[in-house]
Amino acid sequence: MCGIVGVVGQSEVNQVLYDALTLLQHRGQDAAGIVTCDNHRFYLRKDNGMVSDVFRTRHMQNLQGRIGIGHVRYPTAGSSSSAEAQPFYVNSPYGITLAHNGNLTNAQATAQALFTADLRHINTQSDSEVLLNALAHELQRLGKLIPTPEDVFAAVSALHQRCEGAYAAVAMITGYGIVGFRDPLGIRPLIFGKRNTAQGVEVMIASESVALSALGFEVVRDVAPGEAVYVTADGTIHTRQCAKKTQLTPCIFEYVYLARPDSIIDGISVYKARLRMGEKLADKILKTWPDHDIDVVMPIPDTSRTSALELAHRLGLTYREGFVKNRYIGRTFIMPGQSQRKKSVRQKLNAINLEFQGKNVLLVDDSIVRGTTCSQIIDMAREAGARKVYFASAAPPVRYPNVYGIDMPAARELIAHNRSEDAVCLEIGADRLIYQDLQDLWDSAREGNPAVTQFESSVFTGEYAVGGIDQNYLDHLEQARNDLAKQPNTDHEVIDLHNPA
Ligand code: PIN
Repeated sequence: MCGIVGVVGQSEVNQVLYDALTLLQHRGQDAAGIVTCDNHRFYLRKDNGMVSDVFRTRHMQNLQGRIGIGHVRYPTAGSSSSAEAQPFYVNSPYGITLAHNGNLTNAQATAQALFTADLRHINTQSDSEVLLNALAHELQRLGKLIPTPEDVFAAVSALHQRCEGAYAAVAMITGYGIVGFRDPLGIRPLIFGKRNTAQGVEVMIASESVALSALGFEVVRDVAPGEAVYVTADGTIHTRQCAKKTQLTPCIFEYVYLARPDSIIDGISVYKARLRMGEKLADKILKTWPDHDIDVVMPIPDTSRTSALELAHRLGLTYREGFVKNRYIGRTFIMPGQSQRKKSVRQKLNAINLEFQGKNVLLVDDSIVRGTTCSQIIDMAREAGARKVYFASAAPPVRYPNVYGIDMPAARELIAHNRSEDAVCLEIGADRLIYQDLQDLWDSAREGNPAVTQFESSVFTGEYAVGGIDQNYLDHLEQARNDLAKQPNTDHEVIDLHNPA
């Protein structure tokens, strides 16, 4: 998953883009980039690292202009070097730069066609470069010296015919404007808003509403699935439905874990969805385990706090914070003669023993993916003196890989793949395990906006909403991830929250 932003301003936009990227930092800590444009020239800075590491004063001074886009990257298949940090750039036509969140499921075939039929060279393993070249090719075919909004919409319509999978993207057409667009199912989020300044209206398009609200932009609305929003350099907003068939199917994992709680995605407050997840988990406990002997409910920070709080409230139990998270995990310095060791869960979380001693604790997490973190946390709870350790997951068992831009491990690395809930419980060493039911998860989100009738939930069901996903494709994805894992990466360290051990 990644975070994207585009701004058309009335004065320099470098600072607002930087601030927006820091607000989207949770969507990717691997690489960051900003490109701005002034007088038909663009200025680009991108590198591996967190936003605060990538941009120094000298870089910011160089990012001139009143229009620009930015990106934070979480690595998905095929990305790890700084050459694959975004935004990507293509020279012709106009000079187009693009930032993408998602994953194209037909990237290989599209790249091949771009090369053989359209004579376009793709220089990286990134599907985002494919997306950019598909857009560029469709604009080039129109052969206009200055692209009109109609031309931009025609190009996005043609792109929908070629590209499959999940894509929320912002692209800057040097000198002319910024276009934001979302795939026909709207799997990944995209929202736009505006703010009034003394000089005129400024427009922002971003992955999450938190970037808009925290920076004084008023939300206009979510970009609809299949829709494109083109903002010309003067701040005029043009919108058009560019896909023939659309069906809003937002990714349910945004509500479970990916998005910030203070964002509202497709009309659903992420925070309230998480509260409802806690409520429904509590109801499940009351129904399936009425004579439970839980003494205290504890979240595993940070994401699960919201659900755990509501769960405890609904059960009439005490809520306690038994684990403290180190927010300042530092880099690992590899000295000569030493080999790199991954940070352990214990370096990130520390138990407050007195909260555990002699108690039956219910630990709550947003999800169980590999199961490695939670089994270590259960051990820690026992060492801290807990009598019984129960575990609740605000999401159902994650059993299948994600192909739409979330960095999830291969099926065989998922603890619930081919395992019953009881077998997972045994494996993680809990005294009892309570998973959210899928219908309850859907309802938790849907109750926020009943107009959303379905969610992309393939990690739970194995039913992939788009892209004709078969075993071949999954094998190919797994291979790409293995190759990625093998690549030496000397210029930065990725702290992988999904696999910290
Ligand atoms: C971590 C959120 N969350 C914790 C991510 C761990 C799965 N893991 C998914 C649980 S935070 S594991 O709140 O953002 O800090 O099942 O793979 O061990």
